[in-house]
Amino acid sequence: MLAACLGMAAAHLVAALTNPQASPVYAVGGTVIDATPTPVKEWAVRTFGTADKAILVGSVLAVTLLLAAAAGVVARRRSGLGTALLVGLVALAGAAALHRPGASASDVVPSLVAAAVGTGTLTALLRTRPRAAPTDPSRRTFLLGAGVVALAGVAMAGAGQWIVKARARISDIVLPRVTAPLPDLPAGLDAKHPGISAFRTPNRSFYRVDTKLAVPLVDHTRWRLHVDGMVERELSFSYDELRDLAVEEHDITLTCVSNTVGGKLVGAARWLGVPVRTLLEQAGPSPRADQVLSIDVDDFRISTPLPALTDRPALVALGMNGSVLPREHGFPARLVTPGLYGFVGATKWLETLRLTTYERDEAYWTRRGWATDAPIKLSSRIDTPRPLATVAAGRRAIGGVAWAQHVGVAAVEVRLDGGPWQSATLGPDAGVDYWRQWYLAWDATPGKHQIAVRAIGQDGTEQTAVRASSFPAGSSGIQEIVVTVA
Ligand SMILES: Nc1nc2c(c(=O)[nH]1)N[C@H]1C(S)=C(S)[C@@H](COP(=O)(O)O)O[C@H]1N2
Ligand SMILES: [Mo]
Repeated sequence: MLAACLGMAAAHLVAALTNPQASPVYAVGGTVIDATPTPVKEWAVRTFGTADKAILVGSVLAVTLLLAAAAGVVARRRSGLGTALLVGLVALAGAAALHRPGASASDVVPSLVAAAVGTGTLTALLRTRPRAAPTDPSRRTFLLGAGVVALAGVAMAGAGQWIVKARARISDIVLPRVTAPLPDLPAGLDAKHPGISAFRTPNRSFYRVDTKLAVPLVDHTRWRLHVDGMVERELSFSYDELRDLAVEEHDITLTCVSNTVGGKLVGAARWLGVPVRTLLEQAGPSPRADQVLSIDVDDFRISTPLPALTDRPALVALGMNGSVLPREHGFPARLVTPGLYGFVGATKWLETLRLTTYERDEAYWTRRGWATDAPIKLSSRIDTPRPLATVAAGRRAIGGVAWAQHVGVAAVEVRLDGGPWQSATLGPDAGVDYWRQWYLAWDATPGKHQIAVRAIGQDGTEQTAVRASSFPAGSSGIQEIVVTVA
């Protein structure tokens, strides 16, 4: 196990300097993500939320250590066979790294390092291993050696993490000034009623959902955005050229299809970028094209119905809430399509917009059974009080957020203890693609209480009470929580 740890740590360090995604743990984890059946993945995101990545990496490490332990037990009797098993284990990681979409031949290097360091350590440890009674002095030598190996492993893995962090820093990029900047957002209800989600979600607390274990470190000076496929003119832009076209800002609420009713996979931000419409007009799409495949730097593909990119202010975004797009959220550029769940319209680390047809091309999630066209369902959430909380009796606010992207929220209603639906007060309006905060004053009396919420869209649609799971087109239902007033 120690030998495997040191090997993986050394590989992690080497990968940090070259391509972090080629670290054996991430290469295997990424392969697991791509191969996991949809129901299992849906369960994982639903159960673990944005901790799903940490849990996957932990599981890969745990399984690796178990297999390494088995190899170690074998190695005690037949060291050659034990070493061979360890090499076999690393070979799996190497194969995984080479088969990741967008991988290059050099991605096998970290695994080669893992093999060399792992087998070398195993041989050395086996040589110093004590054979006699617990009082044998060689035992101390072995324990000391083992300690040194463990420390070296921690140091190398830590150094790898640090290097990736340092490489991920984005400096000296200035966002362009847009021609018609939006006015500052008004103060939200959260200023007066603590517990309600901030009107604008800060970048660092914005939810993150994607299939990457290591965030892509794209060099924006060499990166280009391509528009190709069924177009009259193929286009290609450098980052600076795109900045010159970045003329619009939009307030858009992004939602993940895996968000459960009352869940946290939703965030609201001000995006700055190039209208997709502008790019499409320049390229001249063929009238036969009906979908746009947006392809990221690792060849991950999302598909968006073409009309959704032209009939609303969809953006190739370079900025988020006044800063350069953070790496976690897609630097250098990402797609943002108002009204569609992220998996059909919010491609991060965008590299290509390809005009094509649904008949000809299939995207990552479509192949896994998810909906091809997935408008965000009208929904609302209670932020305060928290479910199952105990709160003090007296006057307080029940509040939260509601969204009906591309339609707009007309009203939010609250039901207390199964009584009639009461109208909540809505917070400021930042357009139909942005969420609305809401609150209702409540005289909380001692005892247990049930609180439910529903939203009504500006087109008259009421949020449905019919429960649906996230797969394949988004969850539905009404959130009802229980709180105790003491
Ligand atoms: N390249 C890439 N883009 C992606 C994804 C992904 O896995 N890879 N996930 C999508 C999904 S499912 C969602 S909900 C949004 C989330 O965007 P965020 O992480 O910035 O909140 O990104 C979308 N864009
Ligand atoms: Mo998502």
